[in-house]
Amino acid sequence: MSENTVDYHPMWERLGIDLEAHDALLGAIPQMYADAYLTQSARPGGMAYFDFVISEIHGLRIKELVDHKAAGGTVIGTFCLYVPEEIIRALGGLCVGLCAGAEWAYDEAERYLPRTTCALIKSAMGFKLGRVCPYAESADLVVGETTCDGKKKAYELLAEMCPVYVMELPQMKRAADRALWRGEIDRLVTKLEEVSGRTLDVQALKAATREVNDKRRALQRLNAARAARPAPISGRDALLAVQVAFYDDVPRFTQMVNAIADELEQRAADGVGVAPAESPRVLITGTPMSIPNWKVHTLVEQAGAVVVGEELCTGSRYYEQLVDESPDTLDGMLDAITDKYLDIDCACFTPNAARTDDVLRMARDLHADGIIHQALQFCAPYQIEATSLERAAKDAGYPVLRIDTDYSAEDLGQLSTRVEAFLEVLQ
Ligand code: BJ8
Repeated sequence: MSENTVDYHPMWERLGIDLEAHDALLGAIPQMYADAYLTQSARPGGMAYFDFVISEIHGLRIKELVDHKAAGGTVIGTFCLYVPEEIIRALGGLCVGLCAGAEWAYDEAERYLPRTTCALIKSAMGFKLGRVCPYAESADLVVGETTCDGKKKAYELLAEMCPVYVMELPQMKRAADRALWRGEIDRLVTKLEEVSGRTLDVQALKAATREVNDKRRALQRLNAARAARPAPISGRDALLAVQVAFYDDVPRFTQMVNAIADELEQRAADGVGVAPAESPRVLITGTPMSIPNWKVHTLVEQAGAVVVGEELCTGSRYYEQLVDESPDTLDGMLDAITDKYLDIDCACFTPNAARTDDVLRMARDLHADGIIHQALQFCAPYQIEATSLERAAKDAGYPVLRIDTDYSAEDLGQLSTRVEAFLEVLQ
């Protein structure tokens, strides 16, 4: 990509975007980004790519999506990790994450949703009702999933505004649940074949699997480098890389992240970091953080700590497991996809002890001094699971801070006091 000064308004207008509201939204991002990101020192040079991506967040990538559709491809919107990107890509689709990380058109959203709905759902609905998200407006289909009750019911309302297909995700991981999920994968293939007008074949699925695995492998490398002391990259920058992974061009993203991983490995070897070696190291776990939700990372790092890992859907849950690339039949590949996706440990499952194991393993491997559990208010699965997770983490010797928050700035003062007190404990 290269710097450009294209006026994207005609493209947005053709997509049905509310131009005035959208200008207001886009006008707010540069300052938010500057405050959270451009104030950092000793950033890896490779992060310039992400600066550019954010500067073009509704521009160049949307143009790529529009061009892809004009060439006969599809754009498929998703709200959750359980929707397999490999199948979408193998059928000529581009997968875009639609979760929103900013308060928008809440007044309108609350005409549909109770006030006690998590910020992630409320803002996604606000973006759709306010017609300010060109990713949502580009999508030929939104694939939802039966995870939490809030999302499940919100998809019924979203279906009044755009084409929505919902996968039934089991809530346990027994053999019968795996069989149900395998059937859901088959049904998704049928639906996507219908939308794309193509037929899934094994070679295309293997190629797409390799591409998406390569993206995950690049993120694994970037994140493994964070075990170094001093940390060679900030938590904010590592979080941003995963946030962008949800909608960027896959091969380009992989190449850029691998270049950053090269840089971080060199920094680690040279002892170069983004914060002093003795800075407290924090692992963050909980609900996903979508762009531009950089709230907790920014608070923690501006208070003098460094975030060394995220057990989040915008973190390790996104890149840790790979799909087995070895099967040579379509059934074998779909089995491998079934297993990989059922292996994600979301709090919507019960029991979900494997998530706690992941948190403790990451805290150990990344040399964390403490753990912050961040949950969006009104997210019952994560807020409730925080109780057992906190107990296990404390038993393992890690101080834990629990934060329940939203996308507003109202609690910043109070959170900052609590974070500072927590970091004192870690010193
Ligand atoms: S795999 S975490 S992306 S469901 S925060 S909407 S759970 S009330 S986002 Fe999620 Fe998939 Fe799980 Fe990940 Fe509901 Fe909670 Fe809101 Fe949530």
